[in-house]
Amino acid sequence: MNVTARTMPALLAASCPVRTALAATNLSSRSFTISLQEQPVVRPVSSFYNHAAVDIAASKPSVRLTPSAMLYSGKSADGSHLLRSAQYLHKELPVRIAHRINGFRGLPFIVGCNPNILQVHEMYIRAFQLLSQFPPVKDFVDEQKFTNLITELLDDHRDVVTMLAVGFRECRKHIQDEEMVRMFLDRTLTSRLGIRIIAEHHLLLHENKPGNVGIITVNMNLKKVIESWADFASNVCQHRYGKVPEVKLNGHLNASFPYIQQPLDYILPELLKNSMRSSIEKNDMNNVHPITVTIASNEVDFIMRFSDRGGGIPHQNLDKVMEYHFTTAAKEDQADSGNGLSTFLEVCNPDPHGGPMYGYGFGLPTSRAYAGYLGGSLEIQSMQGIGTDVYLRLRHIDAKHESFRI
Ligand code: ADP
Ligand code: K
Ligand code: MG
Repeated sequence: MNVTARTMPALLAASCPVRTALAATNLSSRSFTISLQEQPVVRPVSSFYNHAAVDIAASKPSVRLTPSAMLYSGKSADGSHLLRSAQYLHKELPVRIAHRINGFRGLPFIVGCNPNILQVHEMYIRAFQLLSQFPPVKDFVDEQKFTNLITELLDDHRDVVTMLAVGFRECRKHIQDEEMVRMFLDRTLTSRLGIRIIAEHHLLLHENKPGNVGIITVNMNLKKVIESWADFASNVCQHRYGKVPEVKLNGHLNASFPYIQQPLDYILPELLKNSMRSSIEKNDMNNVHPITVTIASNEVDFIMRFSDRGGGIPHQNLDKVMEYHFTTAAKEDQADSGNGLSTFLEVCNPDPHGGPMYGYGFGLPTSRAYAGYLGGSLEIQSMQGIGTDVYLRLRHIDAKHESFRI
């Protein structure tokens, strides 16, 4: 990712603390070089540590919304719901981002210095500054400007998951505490999911798409969503192996309910690609067993079971498959082996043209973290020698009891 004049205005570069920290400690990084070209002023490292605005925001609690509040907060003919939504984000986003900045500050020094991780840290600081310096949203002119800023930030942060995956893999050798990495990534990735949901919800409130209230699909047909991701995964699989297992659906095929499809757009392709890979690699090419997806929907939650006959997960790997970066992909098949960041589409921005089948070892842990964030779970049952069942359980957003908060 290039830091351009657009993504790093000179104004900001002047006060960007991490950048100056880098300059002061003379570490080399792409961003460092660019910052020198754009902004020769060197500030003391202390500006990074004494960032009062971040500390103040980080001490505030985040105000998380229930999806039903998002659904029923009402659409007013005069558009005042857009103003309210922008005002909420204007207050809430700096707090959430400050919490994340604290997370980066808590990383061991050697990890925080990794160029990819540092660049993400910097992007969070930049987002914090732009959002917290934005004047109060009072009218529709402000609202439009604020919405433009949100659009720009969402776009700038698109590759964050990839950068973190690469960054943490690069500094594996310096990490003693695996639990620290897991907690950092779980928190950072789920917080990012939440931020993107509320931010995209705001953008989509502008669009007035029939059948949607912002990011919520009022009547989501689960079977259709699974089918479309099965088509996507089949394309990737065809491209990789020249062969695709059939995907069969059964259970509550008519289940339709309000839901936020976006997290499913991350999780479903990951689970389907995993099942397809094992089905193909296990079986002889002439006899690939189908994958069966069973849907169940009840008053509290909805469940999808992905059953494959891909031989199961060996006993010795069962505890590891949920770890970030654990993969049984051969070295040459691992994501970014010589291809750079752009090939990593495992957990971010699934690309309609395909993308890798596997490789970063992020599919399962990220999916499980997302499911947990949404009040659900992801569980694996492996029948070693036969195949694997993955249970994805998610709470309804209109359940009788309060569901989860975003
Ligand atoms: P990746 O797919 O990039 O390797 P994942 O987190 O998605 O990362 O999966 C981690 C590992 O778990 C895979 O490399 C594979 O060994 C194992 N695995 C996941 N799903 C299945 C499955 N359905 N059948 C057999 N093994 C699986
Ligand atoms: K993994
Ligand atoms: Mg995978």
